Amino acid sequence: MKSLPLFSLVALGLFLFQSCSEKKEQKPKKPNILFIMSDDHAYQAISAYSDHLINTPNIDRLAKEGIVFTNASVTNSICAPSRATILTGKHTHINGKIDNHNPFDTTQVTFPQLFQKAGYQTAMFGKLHFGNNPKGVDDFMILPGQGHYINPDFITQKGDTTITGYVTDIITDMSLEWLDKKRDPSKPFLLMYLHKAPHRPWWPRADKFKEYTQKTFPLPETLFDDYSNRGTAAKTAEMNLLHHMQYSHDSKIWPATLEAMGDVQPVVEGSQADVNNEFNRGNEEQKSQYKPIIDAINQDFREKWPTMTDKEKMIWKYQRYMQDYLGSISSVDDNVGRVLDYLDNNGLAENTIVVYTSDQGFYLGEHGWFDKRFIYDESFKTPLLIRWPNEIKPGTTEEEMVQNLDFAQTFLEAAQIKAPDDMQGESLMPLLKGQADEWNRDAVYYHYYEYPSVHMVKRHYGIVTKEYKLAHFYYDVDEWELYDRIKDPKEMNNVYDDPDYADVVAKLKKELAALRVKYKDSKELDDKYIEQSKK
Ligand code: SGN
Ligand code: CA
Repeated sequence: MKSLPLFSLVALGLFLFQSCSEKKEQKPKKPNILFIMSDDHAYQAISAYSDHLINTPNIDRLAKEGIVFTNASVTNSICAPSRATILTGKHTHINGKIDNHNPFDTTQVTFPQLFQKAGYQTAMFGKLHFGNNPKGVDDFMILPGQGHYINPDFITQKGDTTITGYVTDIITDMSLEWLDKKRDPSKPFLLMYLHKAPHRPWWPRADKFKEYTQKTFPLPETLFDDYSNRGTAAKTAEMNLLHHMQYSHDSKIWPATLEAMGDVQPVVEGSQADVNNEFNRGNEEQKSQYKPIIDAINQDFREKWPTMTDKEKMIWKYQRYMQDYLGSISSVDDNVGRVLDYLDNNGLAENTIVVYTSDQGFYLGEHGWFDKRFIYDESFKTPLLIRWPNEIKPGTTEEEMVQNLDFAQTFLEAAQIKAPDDMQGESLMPLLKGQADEWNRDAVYYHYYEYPSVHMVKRHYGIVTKEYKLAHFYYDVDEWELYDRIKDPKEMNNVYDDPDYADVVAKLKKELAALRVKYKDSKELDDKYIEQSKK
């Protein structure tokens, strides 16, 4: 073979160098942000935290390739308020979205608006939970309110539409299509990819439903908690599997089965409590996939229920609950995998910060409960995993106390956008970059408001440190609770009145009062929001 003359080699080298550096320049310097949030996804149901219930290999990739936070929490453990806190970077009492019912003041600055202004391309797909016109996003398709699992309706910029299929797959398809076809590759992007699953009434896709109804799951240690060493709030909450989980709506027993068995729990046909409410959204083909599985559940129920003790009923309901809840999560995990693969296959993984979180934690039978709302760990904590290649050391576990309050400032700092001075969180950047000595928070503030309301969890606020949790329940009670998080991690004993803890109580009360001042919460605001809720 004739060798190339020297000058051609030099020219080739120059060409290659130039095209490489051109490619580099084309790549946006600012990182993309892919914010993945599911609804009611307990950290207990992510194998990066614990694999006793389910394997979530795709979500776990973020832990392996990035950081997993074991003490991430929310400031108010309920859906719409959590989302408002994430968007505004402010506590509930400041952004005003105290519960799922009071409106969100849309004149407030939200972090996507700042990204949009700074030249990011922005989009939101899935569950927002309030409003019909999210600000700061170039493109959106959102579920009205809670949304549905089967053939869900969407609010879009072109009007309302119903899409055939399973909600978790559909929200992913929308997000992938946006990444692939609507995105302007010359701009960095912020994509909010927001799942409805695994929110109640926990409907898995038919194939997962079939698979998961064959499984049984280990019982939580505190399933039969009688709340004897707790306050009034735990005793009066209406979220106990035996007493408050609904046979039809939740466990998927046909109203006709309940009636034939002597009105186990009467259900008004077509009401929200009727399993048919979601089932009937299906077309004939979808119904024919679900029906035999539901019939088999009904058969099992009919055979066992009449002779079951309360303890056995509790276990039966727990298993049914876990089958549906975890089956729904399995689809979330598969779909997260689809999106991570897309980033890999399109050269986007390296410059994209991927966040996986939930709007709050959830009880998976711990303390006999489902749902959330309490300052107790399973609902107060939320999963948080972040991957940012070259910035976060793979396989990092972080125990510092971080909150959803911090997300906005973290994303803004990563994107080199100035955060408004009145945001109340702290950027997680030092923790992401392994500079823990620059992080000095030792307590977080919590405040829950939605009472009286579904599940009847009383209003309370409190302070949480790594060692203790002190909460004040108010409105129709005036009770304090203290938990020793080290000695009693399952929070079974309220030691507020234990003389051994008198000094701890005194110290924490002072710190709590200081946090209320720091974050501008007050008795006046508590009273204002009580009055507002009455309207
Ligand atoms: C619905 C659920 C409740 C749940 C709230 C709030 N009932 O009312 O169990 O606590 O939403 O959830 S359901 O029968 O309609 O599913 S949140 O995640 O939106 O805060
Ligand atoms: Ca939620």
